[in-house]
Amino acid sequence: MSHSSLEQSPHRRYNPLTREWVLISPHRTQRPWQGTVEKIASPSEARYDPSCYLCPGNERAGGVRNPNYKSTFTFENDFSALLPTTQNAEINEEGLLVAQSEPGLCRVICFSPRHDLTIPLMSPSEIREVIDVWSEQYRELEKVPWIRHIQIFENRGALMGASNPHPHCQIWANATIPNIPERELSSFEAYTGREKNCLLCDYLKLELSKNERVVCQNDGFAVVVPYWAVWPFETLLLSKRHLGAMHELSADERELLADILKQITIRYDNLFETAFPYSMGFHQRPSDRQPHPAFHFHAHYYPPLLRSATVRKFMVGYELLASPQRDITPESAAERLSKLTGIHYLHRNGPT
Ligand code: H2U
Ligand code: ZN
Repeated sequence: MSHSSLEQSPHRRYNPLTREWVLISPHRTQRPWQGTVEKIASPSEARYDPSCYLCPGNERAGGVRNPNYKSTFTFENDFSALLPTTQNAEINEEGLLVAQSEPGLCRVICFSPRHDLTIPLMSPSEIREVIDVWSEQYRELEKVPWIRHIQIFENRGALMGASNPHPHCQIWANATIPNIPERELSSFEAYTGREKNCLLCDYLKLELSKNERVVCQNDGFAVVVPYWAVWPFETLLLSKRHLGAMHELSADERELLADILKQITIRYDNLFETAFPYSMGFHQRPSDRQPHPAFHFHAHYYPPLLRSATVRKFMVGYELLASPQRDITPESAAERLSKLTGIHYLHRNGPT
């Protein structure tokens, strides 16, 4: 079947990273919506919030007081999901009741002392400072002998479970490689074994030559709505150079990463003129002291909003039981995102 005849009819697409299929139903975008209507919190206007547990000088839930930090601030999560002191233990009853202890470390990184700044509103040099902290954290955590995977992720907006609007992200570092990075790693390795090339280098080349799903790019990075996207405005951020982890980026590439992070998040905010909610995270090669040459550094953005700031996608029914599904095509999502201006809607009359 040709691409054009596929566009209007139900079809499934293959995700080569997870080796799973997604169902695309483009004809369903016209259906009426009488379901939940979301209320998205407007961006905070206060530079400092006395009740925020992440603002400089304030007390956190555990009673510790934050320093008067001036740029970024990293601390051990007071409610860590993983603990470094977890003792080794294993259960295996007939291969059916199987469990293993899982030691780990959880940290929180505040991006800025300002309560009201988020990545799209920060300056490139402020974002660059965050990138340097992400790299340093990876370097520091990969020296811990039992750590094999480091996940940096950001939940933005209450809709995605963020507990606080103060700009921040989390790091969870643990002793085993979790499900999704493990799946991706084996896909990278299988592809390189077969094609003698990198899966995402080849994919990026294809996307840049077709230019149907590219949202934005610079000399170091490109953001595409992947061919197999599940979430309405899901994107994949790819480094143009083949590398496995953020600390391998040159100084120039770090500037370019700051630029592309700003570009994509400005477009997200401009889409519905709101503080666009998403979960995003970087996939870096496992930190298990193996080289993993097939792994390609990238980031995923998973935003839940569908057709407006008030209608979101839910993963229910068929998606929980059978396969993920989407209505608007990745091509139309990419077209809408790429046509948006690169100036944040709150900065139209000049930065605040
Ligand atoms: P989220 O907004 O993505 O939930 O991240 C905030 C994290 O901050 C969350 O994991 C931690 C929570 O455990 N936290 C502290 O470590 N100290 C506090 O005083 C409150 C929240
Ligand atoms: Zn704050």
